[in-house]
Amino acid sequence: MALVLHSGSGNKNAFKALIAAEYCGVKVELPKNFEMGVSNKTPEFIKMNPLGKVPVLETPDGAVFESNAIARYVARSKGDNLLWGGSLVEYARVEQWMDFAATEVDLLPPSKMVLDDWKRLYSNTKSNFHDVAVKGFWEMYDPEGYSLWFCDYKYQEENTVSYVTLNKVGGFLQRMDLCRKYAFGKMLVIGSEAPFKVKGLWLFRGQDIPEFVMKEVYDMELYEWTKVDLSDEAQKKRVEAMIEDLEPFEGQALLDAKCFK
Ligand SMILES: N[C@@H](CCC(=O)N[C@@H](CS)C(=O)NCC(=O)O)C(=O)O
Repeated sequence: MALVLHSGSGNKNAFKALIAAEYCGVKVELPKNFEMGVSNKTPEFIKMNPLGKVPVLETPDGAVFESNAIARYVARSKGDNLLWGGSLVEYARVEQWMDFAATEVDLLPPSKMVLDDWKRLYSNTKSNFHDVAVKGFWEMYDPEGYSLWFCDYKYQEENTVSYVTLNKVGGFLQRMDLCRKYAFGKMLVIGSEAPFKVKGLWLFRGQDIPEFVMKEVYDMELYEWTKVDLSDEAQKKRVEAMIEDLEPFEGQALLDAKCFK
């Protein structure tokens, strides 16, 4: 019987197990109709991997997550092959390259979403913004290759002076310059009087906020970051409201909306 590997097709982490399976003659199948961001957030999925991340392999003895562990399981499940090494030093070399790939190389799966196309659509849409740009965004959005994040300033009560608050957000966007090729962002300054709230929406290449951004941009730690769960309609609507500067936003007027593109 085939082992079930929970993942969408085209996921680089799932490929490791699928390639190992191909080499070893092990049957591994992807579920039909897997929908990233939805199928991996169901209660059944969370029982298999509490992080809600793919891939997860269902084995006759229970579920396994972490793609390297899954690839090793698949390779070892046919005892008569040498894919996982035939001697002490060979085991070590297999591990060496797996660890190397995991820690030293930043491999992102190819994506059908071209960030510049989205930025161009955003900039060029002058009217009917919802029907053109927001709709266009969802048509382009690739949940495997990109992720959406809400950010919420941790010290909102300190935003007592409007121009200081605006400058702070402006500085943040300048410091984000180093990730222009990998990100799009909207930062809202909310409220018509102090304290102003600063909240934002970011689109990043990959499933995590790129590590170099976390390291290089000190503003990142001044915000609470929450990954958007698109299976939640309310969060999806909030993404749309932030893209199109919809007012009132959470019951308040907007003092300003800045875009990082
Ligand atoms: N270290 C894990 C990484 C798994 C991972 O980050 N999976 C991404 C897709 S490539 C995911 O499921 N993200 C969904 C989420 O974080 O909600 C592995 O190698 O399996």
